[in-house]
Amino acid sequence: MAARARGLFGLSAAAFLLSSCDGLGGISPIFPTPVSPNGEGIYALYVGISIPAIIIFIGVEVALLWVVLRYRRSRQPAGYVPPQIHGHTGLEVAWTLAPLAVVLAIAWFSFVELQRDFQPITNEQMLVVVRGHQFGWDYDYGNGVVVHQEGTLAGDVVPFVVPVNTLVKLQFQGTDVIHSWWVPAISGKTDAVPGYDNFSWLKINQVGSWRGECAELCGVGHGTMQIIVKAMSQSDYDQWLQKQLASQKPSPSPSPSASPG
Ligand SMILES: [Cu+2]
Repeated sequence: MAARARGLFGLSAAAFLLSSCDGLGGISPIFPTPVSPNGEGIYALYVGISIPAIIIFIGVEVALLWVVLRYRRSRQPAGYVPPQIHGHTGLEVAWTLAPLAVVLAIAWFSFVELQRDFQPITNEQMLVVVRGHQFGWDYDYGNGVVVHQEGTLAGDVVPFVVPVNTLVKLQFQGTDVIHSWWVPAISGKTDAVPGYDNFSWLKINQVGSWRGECAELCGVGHGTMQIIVKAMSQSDYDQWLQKQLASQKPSPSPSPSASPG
């Protein structure tokens, strides 16, 4: 019986996994393996909150079930009144302070993580300005190279290329409405707001590609705003950059971006 249940569970888990893979433009609902220190920090925070939460949840439910079953009315003598603890000072203080401590701990660790991930850093090795527009992303490397990651559902978008093991500062801007840049394996959602710059960063520890999406409903093409971040070895990146520099004519003024309307 147990083996059968396990088999069924395995089957449904496999079906879920398979159905989540290779969805056109979608990102996996399964937690990705983080590849940047901020992604790792967010994942550690998530696990650090979830495990105590699950333990507390199971503890409360088991205690509740035990009381309900152990002290059910049919097992008590007729007219039984349980001990009354209403107004018990010790208990009142305990169940006020204990949840407060839990909530403050969650707030503290979350705040520390937010500061680490979204304060503008000053020790970056590279700066890329990320501009969200309806509907796509532009990555301005500051040297004349701009990667246009136009939204599409027809297949993969043009990747945003970075060198591996390099601390890249990301400066987010919105050119029309608010968008939100989100690649779960790399960083938390960062809003790209018109007229107000937000900051994040990444430092990818391996060669590969990672998916993301716009995480702010920004118009009819919102669902097309896929993101692919591709980390290359330094030598591959240098080659890629040379190719981009050769193919993209350096323009003295910012190139006209796609009109929002
Ligand atoms: Cu968007």
